[in-house]
Amino acid sequence: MSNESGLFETFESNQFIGMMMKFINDRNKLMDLQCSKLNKTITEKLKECLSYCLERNTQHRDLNKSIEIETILDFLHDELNTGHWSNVPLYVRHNFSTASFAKCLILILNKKPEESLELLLKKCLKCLDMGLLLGAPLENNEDLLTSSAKYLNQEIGRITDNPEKRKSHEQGKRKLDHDFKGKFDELKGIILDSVELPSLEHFNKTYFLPQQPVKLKGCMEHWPASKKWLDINYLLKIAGDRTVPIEVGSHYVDENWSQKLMTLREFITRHYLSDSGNVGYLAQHNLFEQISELKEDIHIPEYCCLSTDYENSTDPDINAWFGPGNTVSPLHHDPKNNILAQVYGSKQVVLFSPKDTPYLYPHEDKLLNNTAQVNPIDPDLEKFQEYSKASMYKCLLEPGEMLFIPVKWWHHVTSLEKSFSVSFWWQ
Ligand SMILES: O=C(O)CCC(=O)C(=O)O
Repeated sequence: MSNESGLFETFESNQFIGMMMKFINDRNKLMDLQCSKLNKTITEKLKECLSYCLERNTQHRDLNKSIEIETILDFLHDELNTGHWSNVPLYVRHNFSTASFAKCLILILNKKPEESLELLLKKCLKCLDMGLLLGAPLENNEDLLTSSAKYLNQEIGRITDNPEKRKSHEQGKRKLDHDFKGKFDELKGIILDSVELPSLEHFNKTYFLPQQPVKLKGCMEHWPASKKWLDINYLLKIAGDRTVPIEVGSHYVDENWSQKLMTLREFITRHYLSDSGNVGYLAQHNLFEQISELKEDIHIPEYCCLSTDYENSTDPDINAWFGPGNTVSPLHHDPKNNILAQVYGSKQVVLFSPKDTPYLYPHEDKLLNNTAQVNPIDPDLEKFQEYSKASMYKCLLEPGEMLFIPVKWWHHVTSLEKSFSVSFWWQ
């Protein structure tokens, strides 16, 4: 029960704070903010905010802390947005994660009496997601934000779950757009080989070592995702209130393209289920680091253990690609080997060998020079006269199939219908 004098003693709120405290493995490490590297006033204020949360004096609501934590996050946000993302120092990202966690606790401690619990927890979840998206896992407290977010998401589900209200959403219809299928057949390319569940040895000898792309069949029948993700209500329950980055626009080289943050539920309503023509794509996002429950539904393909440099090999980077029909990933190549696993829906993939690079006209701009100027689906042969010398391979990737794309192989990907793919990049 909260009263007008600002006392905040509800059983539930104490319970939330208590639970979130349990996710802290190492309080000393959490308070160790590497002050010498950051603006001193900011780190001191952040320490005070953290102490306020950790002491959890529920008899006294300090509203100044709500203002201070916003100032700290604004400051850190500016630091995150200065220069290229890869040059942002890790301590800035660590402090952003810590401050996001502190803000979440302060939101709960300073809850306004009139504020609904559902709204409050959704605000907290958004703040943790911002920490997960822009921050970095904290030393000795690696799972602090993921575990807290998972817990709050479950609590939101518990408060809001009302079976009568649950809408049954139609799900990725298994209906191939036959026009598109016709266009696939018309594309002048060599159909890529496919192979049924090759042994590790056969895959290594025939495809990995010679760096030959191939379609792999029958390798993901054991994935829980193949069944579970067909139910959109499952995805909404696990991740509907989570904030995710969405690419809006026809493709990333288009001038009207932008990246927006929204909840998965907003994305599903605005871009996935609606035919507004405004294409939105949850593309190349490590959804599985952010939402660990979803990681339990997939398996890293055993082929990803192969390497040509075992000393420097690391765990694969796993990314989600979730969207409606007609998403386009323009012709590009990546610095790692890739297995693109199709959970549901179909995609058309067009590939070119690295040997064909001169005929594909890579962009000259350094940031885009892994992307071709030529569009292989509708090439401008007057502008790109050498393109006709390139040899195109084409592949129709259907549910339950995987595609091995060797490092530096060019690929152009179009979804033919609602689709969910998972990529594993490894070296
Ligand atoms: O599925 C897509 O749209 C693109 C996938 C891709 O480019 C990749 O996995 O590297």
